Amino acid sequence: MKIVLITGATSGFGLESARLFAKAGWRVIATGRRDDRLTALKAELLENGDGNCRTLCFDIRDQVQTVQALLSLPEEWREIDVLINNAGLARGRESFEEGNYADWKEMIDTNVLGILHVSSLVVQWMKARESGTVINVGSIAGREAYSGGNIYSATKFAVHGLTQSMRIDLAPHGIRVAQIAPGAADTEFSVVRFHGNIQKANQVYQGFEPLRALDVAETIFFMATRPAHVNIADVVILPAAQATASIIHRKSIEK
Ligand code: NDP
Ligand code: 8X3
Repeated sequence: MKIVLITGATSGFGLESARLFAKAGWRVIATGRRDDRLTALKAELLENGDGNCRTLCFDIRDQVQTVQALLSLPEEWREIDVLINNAGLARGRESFEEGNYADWKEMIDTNVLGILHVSSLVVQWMKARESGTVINVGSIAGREAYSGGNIYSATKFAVHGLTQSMRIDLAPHGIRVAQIAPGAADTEFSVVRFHGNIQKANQVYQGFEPLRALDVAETIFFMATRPAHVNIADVVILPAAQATASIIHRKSIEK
């Protein structure tokens, strides 16, 4: 039975991916900070009969915590076939000079350092087996800048560059490295971005049909399950109404 490790599996893309992989008979390692949600996910998969799941509760920004959590996996769970570097977030959408240091640091530590903290160890395990797939979750914000995207965009441009570089370094070791770069998707992303302001978050998705978490999870699953000689290296997935990072066709809202 294959093993997938999904970071940020308590919500959004990560949660739907965990459900999908489990349903397909994979063993799932689900990670995140909200332990109650991890426990609920484990119970849900067990109840559905898709139950081979382990959970690891840690903050991906903390290297020591991350390594300790990963090393707590028993040997047989370290044979990870697919790593999905999904945990991430945006904070704020102000103009660059109005942003604040705490938000900048949280985004950089989570979206960039977090990937490094997890991947550096998991890739060692993959390298020992000369096999594995790493899928990094980037963003359309990592391809094009948009107003107020600034630091979030910078972290996702970093994910884009890192993905390409990891692919060069790891291909000789039989490890596929790929990226999925979604556009606007209705998850908890905007609620987190606007520090819990639901009204502001809802405005992001008004007047068009955004991606659902399942749309992205299905694409990740497809990428992960190609034959070993195929690497779907880079996927941009947008809602049909979205043309670029900042152009979304919205229907006028009827009064
Ligand atoms: P959600 O907010 O729904 O999920 C984010 C996940 O990341 C949660 O499970 C959260 O878990 C985890 N996470 C955040 N910070 C940390 C941390 N410090 N340590 C551990 N886990 C953390 O958002 P999405 O599902 O939308 O986002 C998933 C990824 O997709 C992110 O990288 C995001 O940037 C990217 N993305 C999102 C888009 C969108 O429009 N929604 C579009 C393009 C890319 P917990 O809080 O329990 O720790
Ligand atoms: C999330 C999509 O356009 O809000 O990465 O930055 S966007």
